[in-house]
Amino acid sequence: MLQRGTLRPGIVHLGLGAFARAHTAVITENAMLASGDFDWGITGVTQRSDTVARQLAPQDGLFTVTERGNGAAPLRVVSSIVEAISGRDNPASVVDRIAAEATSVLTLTITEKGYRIDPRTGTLNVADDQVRADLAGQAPQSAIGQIARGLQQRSRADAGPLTVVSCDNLPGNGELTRKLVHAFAAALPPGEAEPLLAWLDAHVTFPNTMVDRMVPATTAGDLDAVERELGLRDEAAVVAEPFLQWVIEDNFAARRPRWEDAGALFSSDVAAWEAAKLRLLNASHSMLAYLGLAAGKTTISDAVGEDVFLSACRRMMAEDALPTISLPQGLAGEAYCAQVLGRFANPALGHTTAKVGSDGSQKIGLRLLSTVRGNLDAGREPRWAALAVAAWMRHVATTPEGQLDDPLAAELHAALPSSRTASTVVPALLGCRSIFDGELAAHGGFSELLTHWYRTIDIHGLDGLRNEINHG
Ligand code: CS2
Repeated sequence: MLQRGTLRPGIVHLGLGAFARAHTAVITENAMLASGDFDWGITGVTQRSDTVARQLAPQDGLFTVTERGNGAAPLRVVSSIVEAISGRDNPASVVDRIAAEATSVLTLTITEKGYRIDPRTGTLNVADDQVRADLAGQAPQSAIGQIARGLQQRSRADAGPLTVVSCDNLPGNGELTRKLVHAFAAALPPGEAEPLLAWLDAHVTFPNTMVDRMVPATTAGDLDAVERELGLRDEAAVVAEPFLQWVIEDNFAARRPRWEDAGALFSSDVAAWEAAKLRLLNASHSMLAYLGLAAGKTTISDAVGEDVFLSACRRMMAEDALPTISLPQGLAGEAYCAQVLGRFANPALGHTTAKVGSDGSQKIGLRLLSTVRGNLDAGREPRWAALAVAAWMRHVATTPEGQLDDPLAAELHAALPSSRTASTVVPALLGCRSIFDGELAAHGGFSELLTHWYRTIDIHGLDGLRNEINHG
């Protein structure tokens, strides 16, 4: 554990969910311990809900990480978070912390939906209520608004350069964040926009990164188990698999922690790492979630334990995804796929299909439709990726709107026909332009594949799939 008194707050982190605590906070603590450079205490900011800030405050920011699975390390206390703020309730403090001279890195794990991307333009959704209010000058509530307003205050205070490090599962996450922050700045009145844009160009960089660690939502049972082991109640405890990876582009505007001393890999090929992770790991994760949900499987390990689903994942990775990506140096395709499937099978993790299946509208484009397009463009049939998309469609059509954990639940349900069969649901959901572009929606071969798989799952279930997979 770190000597708290020696830490200086050098990092602001937006999005204090379980992933950030089990990944970014852990590597940053390890880097401080290994390098002896203690300037990297983290000011953590919760976004929509203040729960984690409320849990961490009485614990002085301390929390435990429990690893589960082969090679698990003993329970540890993580001490790199020096302050936890509710961004919803104290947006002005967030702006102040970003503008503080001691801060030189801003990291973020706000999930796909936190970026407020307009799917039709790929840039900032300035029609979003929060973004609009942030632009009009309210104390900022959206993450991009907080970053842009924090940087604006920083520029006015002449507090020096800063690096914004996105740690979400998005291709080109740094470049994307740069685009969104610049779009926010450009949408301000000209007298504010021009100086801010010029300052951003000269003082702020946005490296791309690839992050990887499976971190389920903490359950009441996890909290009890930690209490039994620790003798203390830790309301902010997190559980994670032993595996942890971070690949970062070395494009920093100012000082940074020596994350490489804690195992992070600095690479000039982050895009390739990210594409491999999204199209192999995350795509298979989503496939298992939706097939698993259709078959009543609660966890990812139960789903991958079903031989048909395991085969479908293997075939999607090998036949559909791998041909669409060029692997970065240091990553061996087959070994990576086998390792991913082994990680999914970890029975101790308890990663639920419901959690991985949440926010599908935000995920399937990046994880699955990229592979679909890559194959269609090359004249190949994206057979297995289409199975995963069809399983998502069925999940949407069979889950009541109020129970569909997705920011587009209302839009998706409004598109659904009253009679829900393969031939009515598939075209209806293909019509959602927030997810499928016109070209993909009009591709006859793709919609036939979707209809075929939807029908197989809907009518023939596991046996139907088994038949297809064994004989197809
Ligand atoms: C998962 C990811 O919930 C999900 O969508 O696919 O959170 C996954 O566990 C991580 O990306 C693993 O690094």
